[in-house]
Amino acid sequence: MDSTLQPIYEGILVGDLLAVTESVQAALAKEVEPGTILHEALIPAMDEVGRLFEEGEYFVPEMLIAARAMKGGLAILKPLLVDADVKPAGKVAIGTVQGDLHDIGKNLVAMMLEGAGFEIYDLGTDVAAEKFVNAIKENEVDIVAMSALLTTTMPRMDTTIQAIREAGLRDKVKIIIGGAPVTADHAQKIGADGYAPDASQAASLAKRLVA
Ligand code: B1M
Repeated sequence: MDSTLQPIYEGILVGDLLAVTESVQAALAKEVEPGTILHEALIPAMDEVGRLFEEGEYFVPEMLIAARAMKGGLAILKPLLVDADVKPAGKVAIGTVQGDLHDIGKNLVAMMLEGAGFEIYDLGTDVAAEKFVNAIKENEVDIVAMSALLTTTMPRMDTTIQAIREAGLRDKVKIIIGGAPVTADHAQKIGADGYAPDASQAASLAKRLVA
């Protein structure tokens, strides 16, 4: 790995927020692209944190401080990744499904959608089906975007789509889903309109769906 990106990667692994923010600033000062910092340091570091957790070397506290450091890095990159001048392309209600507290991927998707010109209603994490339904009614959103990181919470995507259908709103919105355990097959099975494996593909999918 590039020596400018290495301290960012290592800072995430040890959950050192200050080291991450300082090394992200230093990389930007050296004109490293924000997208390169995201895809070549921040995201691979979180993948490594996941691997260490799986192997029993890391526990929840280590994951939490790594996530906090990652968020610190993302906060610096956000204004650079989001182009504020783009015209609104549509409205999106986004959230992590009920029972699921993971929000880094969801925040990245929201950021990329914002960058693609969408107005974002971020419902947060642990979002119940009714909250998605209310967001459609109150904000007349064009797209509902759901994220899930746990195999145990994936079925909530299905129950949310059912709740949207029962509220008579299914034909008013496009529904897109994603998150590490989610697949295109799953999207098709539960009647979503699309699946994206990462944040930038979520933005292009959303654009295609409202076109
Ligand atoms: Co959790 N966790 N976690 N965790 N955690 C995972 C997901 C896990 C894979 C770790 C592992 O075992 N290797 C595992 C899930 C296993 C499974 O179900 N298959 C796991 C577990 C088990 C748990 C707990 C149950 C642990 C426990 O308590 N025993 C617990 C559950 C809590 C809950 O949610 N109820 C838990 C808790 C936590 C923390 C709170 C400590 C923390 C989250 C902090 C936070 O988000 N604020 C945490 C973390 C950090 C992780 C890992 C290490 C990193 C997740 C992450 O942020 N990745 C994760 C391991 C891993 O994924 N490698 C793990 C970086 C992020 C950029 O990627 O979110 O995948 P991701 O988003 C991607 C794509 O998936 C996609 O775009 C993004 C990239 O561009 N995407 C979408 C995401 N949403 C999308 C929506 C779209 C389209 C694309 O359309 C709408």
